[in-house]
Amino acid sequence: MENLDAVREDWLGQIAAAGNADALEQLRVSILGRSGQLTALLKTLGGLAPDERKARGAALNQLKGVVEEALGAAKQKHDRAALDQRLKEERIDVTLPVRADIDGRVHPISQTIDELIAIFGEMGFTVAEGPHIEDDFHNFTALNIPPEHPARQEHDTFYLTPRAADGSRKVLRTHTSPVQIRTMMSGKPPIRIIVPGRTFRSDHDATHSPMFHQVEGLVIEKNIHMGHLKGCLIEFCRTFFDVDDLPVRFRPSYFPFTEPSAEVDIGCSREGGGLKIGAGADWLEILGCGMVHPKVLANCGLDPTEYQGFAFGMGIERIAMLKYGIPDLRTFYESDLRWLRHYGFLPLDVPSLVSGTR
Ligand code: 2NL
Repeated sequence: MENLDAVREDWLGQIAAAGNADALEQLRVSILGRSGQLTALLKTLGGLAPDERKARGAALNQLKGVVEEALGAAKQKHDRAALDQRLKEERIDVTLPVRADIDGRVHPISQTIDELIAIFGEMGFTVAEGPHIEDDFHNFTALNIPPEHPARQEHDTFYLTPRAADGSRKVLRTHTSPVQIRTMMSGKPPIRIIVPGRTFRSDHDATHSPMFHQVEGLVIEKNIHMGHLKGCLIEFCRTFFDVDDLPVRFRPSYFPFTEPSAEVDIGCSREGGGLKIGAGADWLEILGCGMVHPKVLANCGLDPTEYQGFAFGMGIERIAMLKYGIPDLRTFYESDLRWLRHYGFLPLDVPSLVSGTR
């Protein structure tokens, strides 16, 4: 029978000499694997006399333990060395200046969404998202939009081919409101969310795109009133357009899902052909808003005598065009790199209320 001391010294020597994790793994297989050397030794036990088998078996098991421990320790050593090497090679100097040769840009829509998140985030809003393909209930019915409303017509909305057994059709959401409906139905107030995202309407001309972006906001709590709506939206307009004394006007309006409803205008001047946001004789419509209609709250399982709230919505392309002086809506989706280099933002121009939202 083989002398196990010599075998052990041989194997431990090989383990110590293995140069990397791969060599170590090969060794492990060649010793402990299914057709490994130690496995072969264990198989010889069956041919031994009982007391011989007992002593030899114990010795082989002890050897197995020693080998496993040595393999484990060596593997740890190699893993640690490999990690040290990677940390050394992949070290990033975060104090280096921005590389001048990077000419990727953040699209103005993405930048504007990041600004909205920074501004409303500071006021305690979180971001909610939902599906682009919606059903009639979440896109229309829950929002108190009547069956005869023009938005429901074939002509204005993208309907998908019916798939369900009942013949009902899905729609490409025409606003981001279904996300608010889902939020109200699945959670309890207080709710304070903004919902930026893509929306779809069957409309295509110089000022309308079949796909465009909206941001809507929703606040539902006990004792929320129109004063909260006004304070929140005046603060938003002044921060977004970076004009401290920006005049803001609330004009009565109508939406099926809010009551009362208002449109918000900001002061501007249009002297000499150019548009200037800030004080001036003219007004510019920025967004729509209102107190959430009691029927909408009830449709979402909320008791309108217990909870109130306000909501608002605006087009992201529109406010981006106004803020950044982009004259043509269609250019947003042309993927023209010259346009993006001109109107886009450097990746490190991250909007925040400290660094400024522009
Ligand atoms: C606009 C006006 C608005 C809302 C959107 C809303 C959503 C729910 C309940 C009540 Cl779930 N209201 N959204 C309210 C008022 C105006 O958008 O001009 N958008 C471009």
